Amino acid sequence: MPDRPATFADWAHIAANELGDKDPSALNKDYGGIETRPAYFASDVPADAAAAIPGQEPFARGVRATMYANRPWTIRQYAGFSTARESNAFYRQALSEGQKGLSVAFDLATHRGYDSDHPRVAGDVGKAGVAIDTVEDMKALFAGIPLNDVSVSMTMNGAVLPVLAMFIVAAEEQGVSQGALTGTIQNDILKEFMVRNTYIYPPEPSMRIVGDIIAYTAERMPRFNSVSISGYHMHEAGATAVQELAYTLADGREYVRAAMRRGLEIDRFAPRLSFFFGIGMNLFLEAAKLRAARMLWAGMMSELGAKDSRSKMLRTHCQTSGVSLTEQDPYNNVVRTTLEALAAVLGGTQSLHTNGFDEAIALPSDDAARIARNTQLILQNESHVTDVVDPLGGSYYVEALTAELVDKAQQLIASIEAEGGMTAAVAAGSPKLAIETAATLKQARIDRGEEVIVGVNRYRSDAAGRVEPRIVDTARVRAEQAATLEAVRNQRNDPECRAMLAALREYAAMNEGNLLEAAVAAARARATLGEITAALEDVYGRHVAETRVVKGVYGDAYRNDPEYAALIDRIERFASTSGRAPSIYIAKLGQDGHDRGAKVIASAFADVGLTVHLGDLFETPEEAAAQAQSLGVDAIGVSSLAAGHATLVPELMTALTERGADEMIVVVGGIVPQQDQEALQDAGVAEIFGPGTNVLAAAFAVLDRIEGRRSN
Ligand code: SCD
Repeated sequence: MPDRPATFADWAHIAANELGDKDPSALNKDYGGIETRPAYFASDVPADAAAAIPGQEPFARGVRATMYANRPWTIRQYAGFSTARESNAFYRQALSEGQKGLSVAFDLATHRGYDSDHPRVAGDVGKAGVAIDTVEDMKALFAGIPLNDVSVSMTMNGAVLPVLAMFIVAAEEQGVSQGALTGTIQNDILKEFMVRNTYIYPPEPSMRIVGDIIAYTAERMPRFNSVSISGYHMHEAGATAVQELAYTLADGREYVRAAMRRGLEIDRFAPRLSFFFGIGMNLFLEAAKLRAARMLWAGMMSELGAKDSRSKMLRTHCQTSGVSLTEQDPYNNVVRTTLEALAAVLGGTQSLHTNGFDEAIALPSDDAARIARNTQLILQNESHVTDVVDPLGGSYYVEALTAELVDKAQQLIASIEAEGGMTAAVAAGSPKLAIETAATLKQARIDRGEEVIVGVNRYRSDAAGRVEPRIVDTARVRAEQAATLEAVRNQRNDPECRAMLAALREYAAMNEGNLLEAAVAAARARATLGEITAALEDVYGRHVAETRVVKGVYGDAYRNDPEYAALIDRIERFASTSGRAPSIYIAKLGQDGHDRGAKVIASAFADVGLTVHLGDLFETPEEAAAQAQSLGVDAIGVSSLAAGHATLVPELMTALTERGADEMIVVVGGIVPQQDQEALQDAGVAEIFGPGTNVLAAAFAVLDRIEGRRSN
C-alpha cells in the first residue's frame, strides 16, 4: 500500500487483471456530454470541495446548515382533476394522510386561458388537472383548507394572471390577506416556448407579465415565491443534465434581468425566486445536478450584484420523472420512483413530488397516489436518510461529477449569452432544437437496446400486473362547469365587470400599471378566466409556434443496422411503385402541448423515408382532418398524452368521414388506457402505440397498414 492517496493509475494497474486486453476506458459512460470513468479518487475532488459547509455560499452542500436533520423536505404532491369540489376532497384526504403542502394541477383548458364552455376545449376539461373558470371554483378548491397555514403551489404559466388573481381573491374571501399567503406560482414562461407549450401570448408581452408578478409579489406577498424556474419539463422533453442546468439557470438570469430593468432592486425579489428540477434514474448524476445547480446560481447571482445571501440560495422543488415510467409491468414504477426520490433527497431538494406508478397509463388512482406519498413518508421516517446533512459530500465521484456539471453547464450558459441571452435564444429556437436532438438520440438508444428499460426492451413479462387508472368523464365536468359559469355571469354586476376588463386591456395597451393588480380587480368583479385572458389577447394576440422536424439524428444511430436498412428498402420500393413516398400527418389535437412524442416520431419517420407533415399544436379534429386531406397523406398519426383522445379521436374520424376521406389510416400514439383502446378501435383506429413502443416497429406497422389499404 502506497503512503499517499491512491490514483486512477494505481487502480488501472490492479484492474488490468480483470480487464484482460480491454482498456479501462471501455468502461467509461457518456451522460450527454459528461464522460465518467469507472473509478474516482481523492485527486479527482476539486480543492474547494473539502472546505464546503452546508448552509454557506455557494451552497453545494445545501441551502440550510441543518437541512433535513432539523426539518425534512416538504412532501408536495402535484394533483388535480375534474371539478374543484372533487379535487378539494382529494387534497383534504392527502393532507390528513401526511402530505405537507399542496400543488395544484390545472386542466389544459385553464392553462391555455379558455373557459370550460369554449368549443376548442371539448376534450380537455377536467382531464389532466382541475377545471377553474371563476373565483367560485377557486373558493371551492380550497374550501376548509386554511390558506394562512398550508402552502400552495400552482403550476400555471400561460393563464397566470387570472389564476393568481383568483387565488388572491379566494383567500381574501376566506379571511386570509394576500400578505399572509405562502406558496409558489410557476410563472416560468420561457420554458413554455421551449418545451411545455402552454403559452398564450407572444414572448415579449409574456415576459412583461412575469415581471409584473415579480413586482407585485415582492411588494405585497412577501412569503410567496414569484417564479418556479423549471428544468423539469426540459428533463421530460429529453434534455441532458447539462442542458437542463444551463437552460434553467439562463432562464433564471433572464427573469432577474427583466425585473431589474423595471427598477426593482435585486435583493428585494431574488430571495423569492425558486426552482424546479426533474429527477431521472441516473442516481448520482441527478443528485450531483442539484449540487451543481446551487453552485451555479450562487455564482450567477453574485455576478448580477446580489448581496443578500438569501438571493443566492437556489431553493428547489423536484419531481420524479414521468417519462421514466413504463406502461409495461407498471409496478416496476414504484421502484423507479423510489430511486429517483432518493436522488432528489441526496441532492438536497426542499420539496418533492413522487409520481404515481400508473402515470404512464392515466391520472393516478387513489391507491397509486397513496403509495407515491408513502414513498416519501418511508424515506423520511424509516430510511434514516434525513439524519445527516449532505451524506454524499466528499464522495470522490459525486464531488468530481458536481464540478464537471458546473463546468459544462457554464460553457453552455456562455454560449447562450453569446446568442444574446435566453429570450433571444428561445426566439431563435436553438435550445428547443438541442433538446429535441437529445431526445431523438435517446429514443434511438432505447430502441436499439443500448439503454435497458426493464420490462420494456429487456426482461419482458407476461405476468405483469394490470392497473385500474382514474378516468374522468369530461362531458359531465364540462356540463357542471358550464352551469357554474352561467350562474356567475348571471349574478355579477356586469357593468362593473366590463369596466375592470377594460382597465386591464388599457394597462396592457398603454404598457403601464401592474397587470396582476388589474386582474385581481377583474377577478373580484367575477370576470371569468376566459374573459381576463381574452381582454389581454385583444392587445397581445395569441402566439403560434413554428413546428420543425429534427433530421438525421435517429437515422445516424442506426447506421449499418439490418432491420433499419430493410425498412428503408421497403419504403424505397413503395416509392418506386407508387411514384411517391408513403406519407403521414402527425397531429396534436386539443390543448395538449406535450410534443416530445410527436417530434421524436416525426424525426424518426422522416429519417426512414416517409414524407412527414408535422401539424401545428392545438388543432381541433376538424382542422386536422382538413389539413391531412389537403396534403393528401396516407395516414394520420395522433399523439395524445393528456387524455383528450377519448373525445377528440372519434371526432377526427367523423370529420374524415364527412369529408369523404375515411380511407385515410388513423393511428394513435401516447398514453391511452386499456379502457379507451377498444372504443378507439371500434371508431376505426388502425393501431395504438403505447409508451415504450419501438419506433422502428411502429414504422413497420404503419407501413403494413398503408400497403394493406392500397392493395385492397
Ligand atoms: C426549511 N426551513 C427551515 C429548514 N428548512 N427552517 C429551519 N431549519 C431548516 N433546516 C424553513 C424555510 O426557511 C421556510 O420558511 C419553511 O421552512 C419552508 O421550507 P422551504 O424550504 O421554503 O419549503 P417549501 O415551503 O416547501 O418551498 C419549497 C420551494 C417552493 C421554495 C421550492 O417554491 C415550492 O414549494 N415549490 C413547489 C413547486 C411545485 O410544486 N411545482 C409543481 C410543478 P420561510 O418561507 O419562512 O423562509 C408540477 C409540474 O409542472 C408537473 C409537470 C407538468 O404539469 O407539466
